[in-house]
Amino acid sequence: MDLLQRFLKGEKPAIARVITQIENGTDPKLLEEIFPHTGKAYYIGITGPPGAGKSSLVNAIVPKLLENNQKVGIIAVDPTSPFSGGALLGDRIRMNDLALNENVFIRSMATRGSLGGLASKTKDVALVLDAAGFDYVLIETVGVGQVELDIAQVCDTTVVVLVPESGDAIQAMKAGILEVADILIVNKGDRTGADRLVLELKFAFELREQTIGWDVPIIKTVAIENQGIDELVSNIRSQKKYLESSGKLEEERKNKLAVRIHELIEEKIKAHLHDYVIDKAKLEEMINKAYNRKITPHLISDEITKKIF
Ligand SMILES: Nc1nc2c(ncn2[C@@H]2O[C@H](COP(=O)(O)OP(=O)(O)OP(=O)(O)O)[C@@H](O)[C@H]2O)c(=O)[nH]1
Ligand SMILES: [Mg+2]
Repeated sequence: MDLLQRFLKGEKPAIARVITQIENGTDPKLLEEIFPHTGKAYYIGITGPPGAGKSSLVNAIVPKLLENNQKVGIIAVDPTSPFSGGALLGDRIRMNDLALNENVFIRSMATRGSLGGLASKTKDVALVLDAAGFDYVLIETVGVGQVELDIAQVCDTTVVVLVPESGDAIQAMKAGILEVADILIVNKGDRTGADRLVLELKFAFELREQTIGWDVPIIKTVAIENQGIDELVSNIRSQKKYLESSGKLEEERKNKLAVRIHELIEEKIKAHLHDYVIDKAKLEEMINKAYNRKITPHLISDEITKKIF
């Protein structure tokens, strides 16, 4: 049996190999072959600052998602780490029991090259898990920055995890991550300040609710004691049902495809610019001219873009 057949049967080693090939871009045809098998999984993003308890939450919700013979694929993304593959598993993800379950597959991903590239690769790996037949694809990302925003863009439900007493809420608001939250979690609810943070967030969201059409639930959890987990899972489920029955899932996924296409075009233009268009000697000459105030940077960029298009 060839790789693709074993992959489509859901064999873990075949899934791992396909992911590696997609990550490395060794076989450009591969994505085209698997793409017709995608579109069935429900994508859930779990994002928030380092140590907020994202992995602990994943650990707690996955057994519930697995009920009724469902399969769950997990991607752990760490923009701060240069390591990838199995290196992070023991450490960063506290999911060793989960990894042994035959209906669970875990992959971690880390920075290789540019940050923009990481988010983009993550989206393709999510497609791989989707094609492999996982009913849910969970993407855990560390941080409240651009990578998280980019990844949230492909998720059907984005769960943002905050913790009390760290100023994370303000950071998160500044970074715009609260804007993409479909569900907000205040984890470490056993710590002081949790109730206060819940109230603050409720107040912040009340001001915004009118514009987005539904209430963003704000749920207090204690991940390590399984508190609040039922409420989190039932909110994910009801959001999924709502999106599916209202036709919004289709609408949003089409919007997401449009954004993805745009993003890939940008990536290609950037790569093209690097590889072919800019003649280094010529550019240096132009920079000198600009330095001597003979030509504006604007005009230089005009000339270069005219050449590309
Ligand atoms: N007190 C308390 N500790 C918690 C809770 N949830 C998680 N922790 C602890 O917080 C630490 C970090 O938990 P993780 O689940 O690894 O957090 P994370 O957000 O996945 O961390 P990174 O992936 O490294 O960013 C661990 O020591 C957990 O045991 C909670 O609800 N209450
Ligand atoms: Mg983690």
